[in-house]
Amino acid sequence: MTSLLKKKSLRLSISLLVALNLLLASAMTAMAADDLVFDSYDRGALADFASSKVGAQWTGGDAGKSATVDGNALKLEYASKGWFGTGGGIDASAYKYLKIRIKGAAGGEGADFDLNYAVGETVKTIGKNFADLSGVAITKEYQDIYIDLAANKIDPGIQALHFNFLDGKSGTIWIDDIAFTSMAGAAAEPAVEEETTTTDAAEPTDAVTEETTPAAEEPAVDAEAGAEANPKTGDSMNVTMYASLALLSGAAVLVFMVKARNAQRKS
Ligand SMILES: [Ca+2]
Repeated sequence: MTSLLKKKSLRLSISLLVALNLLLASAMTAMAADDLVFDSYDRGALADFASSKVGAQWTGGDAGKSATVDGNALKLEYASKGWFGTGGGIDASAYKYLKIRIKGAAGGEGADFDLNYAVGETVKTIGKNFADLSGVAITKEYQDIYIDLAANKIDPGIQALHFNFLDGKSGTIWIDDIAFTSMAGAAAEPAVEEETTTTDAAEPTDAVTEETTPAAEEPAVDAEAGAEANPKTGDSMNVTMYASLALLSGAAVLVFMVKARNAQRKS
């Protein structure tokens, strides 16, 4: 009886550890697919690449009228046949999508320009305007637009982007950031937001109604700040932590398996 119970508990421990290991492995896979930031424009001057850690190393062209940094975004004012190019020595071959966070002054600007790219020094023409690459229209509010690289036959060696504004078109677009990613549509972190909401909901019952308005606004700012800080700082530490945990639990599985075998031999 005792050895039977021991065997059962050992088996349970092993399956728990295996499950934990699988969980850690999948967490690591998800983290390995971190976005490659091509440019965030989080700086004062467009050419000041040294101040922001991004993949892009140069910009060029004549965007019709002007290309500037405006509120940590690239602002392109175009008026017929301008172009803007940006590139750097990146390796985007592991990613599925080009993700562009963009808005326009009027909306619908995606029909005003083609998006071309370069592999090394060779410029490649996709032959579609920006709107047709994703099927999503630019609006007056920022949104992440995902361009499927394989579906649009974009070479994985892509190292530069060219925005070619069409003849007779004029307008203004802002690009908050450009990245390569493998996950379309953000899963984000709803857990953190839910916690914040719960705390908010609990407070107003005691507080006067007038006080609840500022109280409700503050946590929203905190949540945004937290979400922004995450990809920049925490990730490499997390990967190291998860890797160590995975190794430790892997070692524990081995120890338990050896113990289980010994227990079987003895009984
Ligand atoms: Ca930005």
